Amino acid sequence: MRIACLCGGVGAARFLQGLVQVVDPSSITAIVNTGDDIEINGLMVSPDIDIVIYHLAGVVDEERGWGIKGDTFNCLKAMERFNLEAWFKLGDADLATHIFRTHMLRRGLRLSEVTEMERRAFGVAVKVIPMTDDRVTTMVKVDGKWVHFQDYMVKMACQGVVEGVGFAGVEKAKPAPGVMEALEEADVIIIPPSNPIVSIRPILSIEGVKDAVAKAERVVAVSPIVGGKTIKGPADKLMAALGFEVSPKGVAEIYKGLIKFMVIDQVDSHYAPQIEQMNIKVGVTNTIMRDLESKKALAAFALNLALGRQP
Ligand code: FO1
Repeated sequence: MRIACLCGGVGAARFLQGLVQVVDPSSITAIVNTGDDIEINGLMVSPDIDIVIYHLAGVVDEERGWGIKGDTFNCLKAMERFNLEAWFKLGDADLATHIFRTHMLRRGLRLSEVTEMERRAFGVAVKVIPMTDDRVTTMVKVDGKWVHFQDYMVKMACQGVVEGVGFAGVEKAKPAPGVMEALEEADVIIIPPSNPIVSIRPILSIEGVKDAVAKAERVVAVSPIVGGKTIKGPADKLMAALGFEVSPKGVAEIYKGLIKFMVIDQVDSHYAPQIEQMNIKVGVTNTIMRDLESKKALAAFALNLALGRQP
């Protein structure tokens, strides 16, 4: 069985930690959002790719959900002396990844090639592919001004009134090698509990991706909204700002026509009939991923729902 996952950062990475417990990791392809990528102090940072690889390698700082466990920030502190950008917290060990990526990209390698080298270096068996090798940048319009997604999320701590979200460069971006094949050959496509606006929409906006997902038989999404809010990140704020109901029903509206199955949390079970009216079969379970057992149970539940097996 082959599985393709459309991935953002922490929610997707935690889900993948469970999925590798229930299927052969080498049968999974993670197609990862790169709209959050940022060039900072001359370094190319791909947060969602690193978050996915660090989680699967077991080196992530689980509490933060990003960066490397036990990392120190001596270089960042020293950067302040030179008035370099220190608001985006790159740890000392994490920096090695960004130096490697930047070095390889400057040598002319594509992001997908560098990502393949990174996942091998970390001993990760899941295939990890960026959504595109082209530069796509998620921008957020806050109080009348367009800013980089990381500025909005980290520097501005999601403050201000959001008036729009856009993906600069997406019109010209081509899927990275392996993306279309993974989607077309997948027995199941999974959209883990990632931010539908800034993590999944950029992937779906790459040429050909949305059509390939819409054509697939077994596409299952896990709602990242539980009890009217997100577990992590600004999905709830952004959904509300763009006029979507902050509920699994709002998530289903974003994915309407693309998904055939949806997993929602038991606290939201009352939304099931409305979602089923959109031709989406709903499965209700606990979606909070506290430990490996709950990650594994959620991954197995989503997979069984899509395969028509009794959960
Ligand atoms: N998130 C933060 O909230 N603050 C940070 O300083 C920060 C640094 C950072 C460094 C490397 C990396 O790979 C991720 C980092 N993140 C940080 C997470 C990141 O901003 C977002 O969580 C993702 O872009 C959304 O998935």
